Amino acid sequence: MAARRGALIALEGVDRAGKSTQCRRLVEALRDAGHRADLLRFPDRTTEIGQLISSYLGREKNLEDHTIHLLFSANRWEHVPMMKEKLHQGITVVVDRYAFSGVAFTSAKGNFGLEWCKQPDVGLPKPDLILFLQLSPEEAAERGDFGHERYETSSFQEKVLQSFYCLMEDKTLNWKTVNASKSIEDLHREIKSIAEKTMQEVQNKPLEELWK
Ligand code: ADP
Ligand code: FDM
Ligand code: MG
Repeated sequence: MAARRGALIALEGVDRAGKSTQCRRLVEALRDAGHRADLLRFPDRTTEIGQLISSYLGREKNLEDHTIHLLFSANRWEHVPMMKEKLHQGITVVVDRYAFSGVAFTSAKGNFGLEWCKQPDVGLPKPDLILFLQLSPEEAAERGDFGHERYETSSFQEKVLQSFYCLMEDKTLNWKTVNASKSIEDLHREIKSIAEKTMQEVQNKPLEELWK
């Protein structure tokens, strides 16, 4: 019998929904429960491509809109060999944002169709689960002001949210919406339970390719 694989679990959602908090908590809890699990975040600002992205987000550098979209995608592709290796070794990989943020943010700029935005990410490892952390703009605002990075305005974020809703209509993907207004602890318990169920369900199934 082939060795059991790990699950690929993506967390998506609006700004301040709690993605980074929940990703960290999830990986910690899975490890405490004896599973092997690793965390990745996109963009990964530590690589050469990631540094370019980071200076774009920090407004130190301007890049043409198609160019930055492709760099975000390249930043995912540069991690694919390592992600596949981990998954096949039985390590569950939790990702803080993935291709869905890529499509949602670029398409929110207006002059980009969803299909064009998806193309560079076609064939990436397909998440076994995409947890969408849903929070109203009012509740997000209570968690603090926007920072000073690009995209951090409420009008842009509202467009991003509409693009996420379009992507969530794709029933070939395992989207699960969770109510992100719960306490960190309650949300964590819910997410951990959904993640463990998914890990169990996919362990003997082949890893698939996204949007193929
Ligand atoms: P994201 O990565 O989605 O932008 P973060 O995890 O960075 O969100 O959380 C944004 C802010 O909200 C942080 O100050 C965090 O401590 C706080 N926060 C996260 N989850 C919750 C929650 N469930 N309830 C209240 N505050 C939260
Ligand atoms: N973002 C993130 C994109 O525009 N495209 C992408 O492919 C990804 C992964 O980068 F504004 C945007 C979303 C957000 C910013 O912020 C990253 P965090 O705080 O590092 O998640
Ligand atoms: Mg975050």
